[in-house]
Amino acid sequence: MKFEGANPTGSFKDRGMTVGVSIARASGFRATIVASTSNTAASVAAYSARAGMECFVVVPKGKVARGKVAQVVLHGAKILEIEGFFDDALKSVLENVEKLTELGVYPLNSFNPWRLEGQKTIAFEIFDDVGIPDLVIVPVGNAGNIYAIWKGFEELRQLGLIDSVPRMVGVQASRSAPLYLTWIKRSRELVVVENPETIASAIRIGKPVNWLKAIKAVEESKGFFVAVDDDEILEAQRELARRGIGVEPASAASYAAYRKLLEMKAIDRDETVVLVATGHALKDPDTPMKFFESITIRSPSELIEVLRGTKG
Ligand code: AN7
Repeated sequence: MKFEGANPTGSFKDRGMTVGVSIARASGFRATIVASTSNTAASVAAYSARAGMECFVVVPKGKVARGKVAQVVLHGAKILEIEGFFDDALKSVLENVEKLTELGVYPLNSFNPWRLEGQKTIAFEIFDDVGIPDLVIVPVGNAGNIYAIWKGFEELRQLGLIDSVPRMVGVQASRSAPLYLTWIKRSRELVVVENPETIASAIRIGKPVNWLKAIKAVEESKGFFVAVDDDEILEAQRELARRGIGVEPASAASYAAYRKLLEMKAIDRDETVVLVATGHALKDPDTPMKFFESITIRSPSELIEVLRGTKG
């Protein structure tokens, strides 16, 4: 597992945001803006605050995880809510790129190439840690990260440091799977999902802006896309957690996919597979809290009764 939850704001987004916000400031912008399912928002809020810049985030109302929103509030960014999905939030930024730029506000969604340049470092670190794995499994939402990681490996190859790049495997949640559907239909146009649903709110995206780049990464590396159901995601999240690795649902999708692919015999046990765990469990406290259970004790002796199994 490549655990990205230990980055400063708890997701892989920091890798691109430190570059993107640095560029924004060096270019003389006064503010930053993103549309986000909220890890990008948490990250841009923190890095903009650090850079002394104003920050705006556009998020789909009621569809983002609480830990991430708490970070945005804490770092002092302005929250703009939109009725609808992430895709509607992104549209509001995409359609206004020029006007925003005129206002001195720098758009930092993943169509911004600097973000992806920063995210390439995931590939460099994987190379440092394990060399070149057979496969890299990545949860896919707006589809920038899978391309960034592939680009990192591809640049190592072009520099003559490695001979081949790993097969890139993109994972989507079954009911939010535009890229998976595009892939299996061998479609040359994106199969848009109008009402994306999934417990993995980070990747609840129906019209990924970087879809062509993701297809390129997967095609050129001889990889593929796979879809996993929400119950498989939850089970994977729980199993990882019981082994001491706490990730948010979107990140557990990579482990869910690994289990599924082993079962389908699409991959072999002795292949080296890196699973990118994109965000920390605390990002989405409400999902694990659905399974909250406790035993009330009223006295010190009851504690012992519980441990002996005579109560509770
Ligand atoms: C935990 O924050 O799109 O395929 O606005 O938060 O590069 O989009 C988050 C995406 C995977 C997918 N895992 O990455 C956002 C946002 C986690 C994420 C993804 C996201 P991309």
